[in-house]
Amino acid sequence: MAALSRTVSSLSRRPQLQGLQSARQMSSLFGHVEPAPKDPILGVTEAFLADQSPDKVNVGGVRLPLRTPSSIPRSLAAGAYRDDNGKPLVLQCVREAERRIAGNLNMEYLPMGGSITMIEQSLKLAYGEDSEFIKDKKIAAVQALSGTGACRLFADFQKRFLPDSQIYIPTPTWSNHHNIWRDANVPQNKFTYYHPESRGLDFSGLMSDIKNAPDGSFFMLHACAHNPTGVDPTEEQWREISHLFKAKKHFPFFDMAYQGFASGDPERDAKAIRIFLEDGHQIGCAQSYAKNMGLYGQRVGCLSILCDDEKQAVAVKSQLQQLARPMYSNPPVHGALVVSIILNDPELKNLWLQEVKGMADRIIGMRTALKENLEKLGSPLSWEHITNQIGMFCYSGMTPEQVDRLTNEFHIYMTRNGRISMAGVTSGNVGYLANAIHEVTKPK
Ligand code: KET
Repeated sequence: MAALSRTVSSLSRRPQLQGLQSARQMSSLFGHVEPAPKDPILGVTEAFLADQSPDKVNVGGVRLPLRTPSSIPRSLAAGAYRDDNGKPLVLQCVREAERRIAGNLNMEYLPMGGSITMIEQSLKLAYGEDSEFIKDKKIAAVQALSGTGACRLFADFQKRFLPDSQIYIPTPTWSNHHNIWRDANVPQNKFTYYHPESRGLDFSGLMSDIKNAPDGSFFMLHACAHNPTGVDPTEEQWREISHLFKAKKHFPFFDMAYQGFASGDPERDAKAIRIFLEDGHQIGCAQSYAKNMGLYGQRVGCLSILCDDEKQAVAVKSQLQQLARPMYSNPPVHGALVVSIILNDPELKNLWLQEVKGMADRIIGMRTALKENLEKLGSPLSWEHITNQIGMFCYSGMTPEQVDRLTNEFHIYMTRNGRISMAGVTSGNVGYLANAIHEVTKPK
C-alpha cells in the first residue's frame, strides 16, 4: 500500500519535476544572453524619467511612457515636438480626423500594402501633386511602420534583390540607420557629410566620396533637416550632387522623416527629391508622419520606389508586400485613416499646412532665443550655428563630457553627441538651458 502510494505520489509529482527541469533547461538556453546596450536616443528618456529633480529638462530622448504630461515636471522630452508649455501637441487637423473616424469606420485589416488613399496622398507630397510618375503608375509604394519601418523594408528589399550591394551612410547620421541596415545584413560604408570646424556641410568631402564610390552604389540621403546635424545642402549643391549621382549611376534612397520641419513648407522641403526626379533618377523614399503630423506612436509612413514602368512597379510592390506579410502581415489602420482624411480634404490639408508651419516657426524662434541668451550671458564662443542649422535638432558641438556635466549638474538630458532637440526648448526653459550650456562650455 505504502509502495503504491509512493508510486502514485511520485507519478503525480513527475509532471511538476519535468516542468522544473525544462524550465532549468530553458534558462540555460538563454544564459548567454547579455543585456543589450542602451539606445543612444531612447536610452536618454529612461535616464530622464529616473531623475527626481524638479528642474530636469529633456532635449534629447524621445518617448515618454503613458502617463499624464503634467506628472512630469518641466519635461521637454524631445525628438518629439512640444508646445511652448512643454506639452505634447496633438494637431487640430488630427483631432478633427479622429472625430470623423470615431464610430464611423470599421477596423478591418488593411490590404498587405496598406491604405491606398494614404499611399496616393503620400506620393503627391513627395513626388509632387501633378507628378507624371504618379500618373504613369511608375511608383511602387506601400504603407510602412513609420519612417523606421520604411527604411527597414527597403533594406530588406535591397538585400533580397541586390544581395551583393552595400549602402553608403553619411557621417554622422541618425543612429538607427546603422542598426537598420545591419539587421538587414547589408554591408555599410560611410560618406563624408559634416565639417566639425565650420559646423556646416563638408561639400568637397561629400562630393569626393560620391565620386570614389564604385558606380551604381546605394546612398542613404536625408531629404531635409538632416539628423543630427541640422545641416542640409543648398539647392545648388543638391543639383551638383544629383549630376554626380547620374554620372556614377548611384541609387539615392531618401529618408524624409521631417518634411515640413525644415522650412515650415512640405513642398519646399521636398526640393532635393524633386531635383533628382528632374534629372531622371530612379529613387527610393521613406516617408514618416511621426513628426510633421505628430503621429509618433501611430507608426504611419510610406515606402516608395520609382521604377522604369508600370509593369516593374507592380512587380516591386508585390515583392514589398511579400516582405511585409511574414513580418507584420499588414500595417495598422488608425494612423493611415487619420492621414488619409487630412490629406484628402482640402480644408483639413490647409489646416495641417498651417500647423506644420506653426511648429517649424516655434522651433526657429527658439533657436534665436537660445543664441541670444548665450550671447547675453557673455559667452565668448560662436553660436551662429544654432540659427544656421535647420529642422528639429541643433548639433551644438558640445563634447560628451560637457553633455555629462549638463546632465549631472543641471539635470538636462540630451544625447551624448551634443544634439539638442530644439523642439523641446520653450520660452520657459530657454534661459535655464542657455545658462547651463554657458557654464559647461566657458573656457576655464
Ligand atoms: N529617419 C530619421 C532621420 C529620424 O530622425 C527618425 C526618427 C526616423 C527616420 C524614424 O522615425 P519614425 O518614428 O520611425 O517615423 N528620429 C527620432 C526618433 C527616434 O530615434 O526614433 C530621433 O532622432 O530622436
